[in-house]
Amino acid sequence: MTTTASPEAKLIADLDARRPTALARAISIVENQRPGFDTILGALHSKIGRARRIGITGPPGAGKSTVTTHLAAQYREAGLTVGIIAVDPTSPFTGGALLGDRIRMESVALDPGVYIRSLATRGSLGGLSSATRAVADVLDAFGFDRILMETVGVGQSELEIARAADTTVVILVPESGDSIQTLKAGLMEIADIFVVNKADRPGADRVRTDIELMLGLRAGEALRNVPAHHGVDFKKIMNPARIAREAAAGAQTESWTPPVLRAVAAKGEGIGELITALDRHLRYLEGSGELRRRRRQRLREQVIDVTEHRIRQRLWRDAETNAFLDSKLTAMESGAATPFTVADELLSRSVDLLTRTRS
Ligand SMILES: Nc1nc2c(ncn2[C@@H]2O[C@H](COP(=O)(O)OP(=O)(O)OP(=O)(O)O)[C@@H](O)[C@H]2O)c(=O)[nH]1
Ligand SMILES: [Mg+2]
Repeated sequence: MTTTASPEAKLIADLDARRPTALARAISIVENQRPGFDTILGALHSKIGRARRIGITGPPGAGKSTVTTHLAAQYREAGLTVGIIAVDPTSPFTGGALLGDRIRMESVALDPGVYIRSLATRGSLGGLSSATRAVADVLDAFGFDRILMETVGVGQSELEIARAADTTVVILVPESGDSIQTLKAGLMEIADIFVVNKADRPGADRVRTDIELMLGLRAGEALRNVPAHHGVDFKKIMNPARIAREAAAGAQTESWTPPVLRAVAAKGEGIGELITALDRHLRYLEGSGELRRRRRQRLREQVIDVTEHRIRQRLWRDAETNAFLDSKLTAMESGAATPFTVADELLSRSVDLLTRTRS
């Protein structure tokens, strides 16, 4: 009987039985770091790593949700299940129409092979990337094949989503043209695949060329140490954009240059190419060891997050520690102690507190 089991144990058993209500409940708990969240994630840990995590980012209105929906539909046609995480969506994904006019949500929402979750993470305790990663972990353990994570790229958030993803797709539009030169190096760094969407509008080719040139410059850099061939410096004669395209198209598994695809997502154009590029990127990730490196990095970051969270909780929820701190205020005021000596003292008297397994 499960009547005596802890609520977490019951929930974990329900997750094992793949009950949808348990999935929703587990996600709420880990998203908000409610009591028991670590027990749940700990129990699921051995089951994660099967799903493919795809981050989809770009400026507001670039067509991220449209691309996400078409990707989900095509994956479903291929027999794959899809979890969608919409991070701080400007318009909520859940219920009603996913994309307004064109593709109605109902067919997807009734499909148990698709699960959609909106995350409002601004100001959340654990931060954007850890909340997203935790929810993706639950979806992964639950057995979803593909996890699509949409976030608006407006600064820090796209960098955070990249940390939670295996592959990051950056979606730009012809209107991004003017700003392409000012695209932060960070955005260029995180993009594994570029999609220039709304290619039915003027300027799409220009944006693609601009991105390819920026990527080409990086490919040119990589050739810096290659000796000139027959006295001809071929770095100067090979078109960098061509190098980038060929590298992306080739079967190479040791290096990756982001392809720059074009799409008219509203009409479903370019989605097949995106899926092909995503599959190719997965093969590259696996063949080069990069997938393992990215996942190890995620584990590393997770331990740092958890450790910092526990240290904060144990210290600042402890009445004695707070009393000690208060008792030092006067000494700091008079100059007899400094915040630094007090911090050192506080840490050294907290060893037991910090190493105790209770939180
Ligand atoms: N002309 C044109 N419009 C498109 C295309 N793709 C999407 N749109 C439209 O662009 C608008 C925004 O699309 P969304 O998919 O909601 O964009 P988003 O990036 O998810 O937007 P936010 O989540 O609000 O940042 C919608 O009205 C779409 O119908 C396209 O290829 N061409
Ligand atoms: Mg959207």
